[in-house]
Amino acid sequence: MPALTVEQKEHFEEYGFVHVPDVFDPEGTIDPVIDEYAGVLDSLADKLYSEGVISSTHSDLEFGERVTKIYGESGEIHNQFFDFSLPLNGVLPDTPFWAGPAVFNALTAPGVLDVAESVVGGEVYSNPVQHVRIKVPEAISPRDDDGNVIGGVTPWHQDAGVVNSDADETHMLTVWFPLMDTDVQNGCLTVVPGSHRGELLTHCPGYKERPGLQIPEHLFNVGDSMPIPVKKGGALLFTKKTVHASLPNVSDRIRWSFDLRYQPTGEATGRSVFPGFIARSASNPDVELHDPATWYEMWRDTRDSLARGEQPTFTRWDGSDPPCA
Ligand SMILES: O=C(O)CCC(=O)C(=O)O
Ligand SMILES: [Fe+2]
Repeated sequence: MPALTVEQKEHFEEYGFVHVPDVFDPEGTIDPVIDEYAGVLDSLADKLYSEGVISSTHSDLEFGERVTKIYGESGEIHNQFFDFSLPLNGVLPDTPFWAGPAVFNALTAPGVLDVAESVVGGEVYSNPVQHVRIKVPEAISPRDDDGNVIGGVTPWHQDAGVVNSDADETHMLTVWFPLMDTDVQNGCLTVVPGSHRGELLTHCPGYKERPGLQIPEHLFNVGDSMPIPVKKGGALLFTKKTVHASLPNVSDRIRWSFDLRYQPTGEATGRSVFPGFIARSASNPDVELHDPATWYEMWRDTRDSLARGEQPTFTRWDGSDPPCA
């Protein structure tokens, strides 16, 4: 049953985004993800401790405080340990990733698939461009040599700009949701209403010495942007052309979110070497993937084959476009 109300669908079409407060069951879907990641953090802590990188596994601390402590003490952001996607380059046989059952259950939860179906139709494909993001407080976060917070703010971009041009005709929907309440203090997303009506804008890598791929602010009306606080259980939906960014985490706690993408089955994902799957099929439910172990194996096999062979490049921007000057 399509889940967006008529008003929500109209808002999405008019403004290029919609905030839906009740997509996920906080206890039934999100808490198991949080519990699963506690185990992932245990493994990371054990590894770093055995390597002598941290002084203690800090197992007495709550998840967010423990991540913050471990990232701070090691001077590094270990987000790849938790992510359910692979890096865009430099994949090695032992590159870590986490594609566990609770994460799979969140990707395929009936509520989110209902929402996805109401935007992309009855044949719903889980696009492999998806991430978990754990952002520690900026005040105490490890920084790079230029003083930038590593894994800090996400600069202005359109999701169409971060995938390859083979997905330019794909009807890709982004579903962003937090594992905890988010607000302007801890770095929720901010979107530019109506920006989805325009074209794909020029993205510039490392523009004005800031890390990451970003749209220069002179190409859109940054003054129109509005932050969208989302609580645990809610989600922010936007189109692949909606201009968005994250705010910095200036709170004293982590900011923890998932961003997932869905599209009609059969359209290009923009990262064809990564494994997607049929999450829902109105016409033939037998082809839906319901087994988390299979999903894990797809990512493991992808990691192993990328580590053995040539690795594709993912970005279509080289910074030579005039707006990047
Ligand atoms: O969570 C973030 O900081 C960025 C998320 C994002 O860009 C997305 O969901 O497409
Ligand atoms: Fe994005």
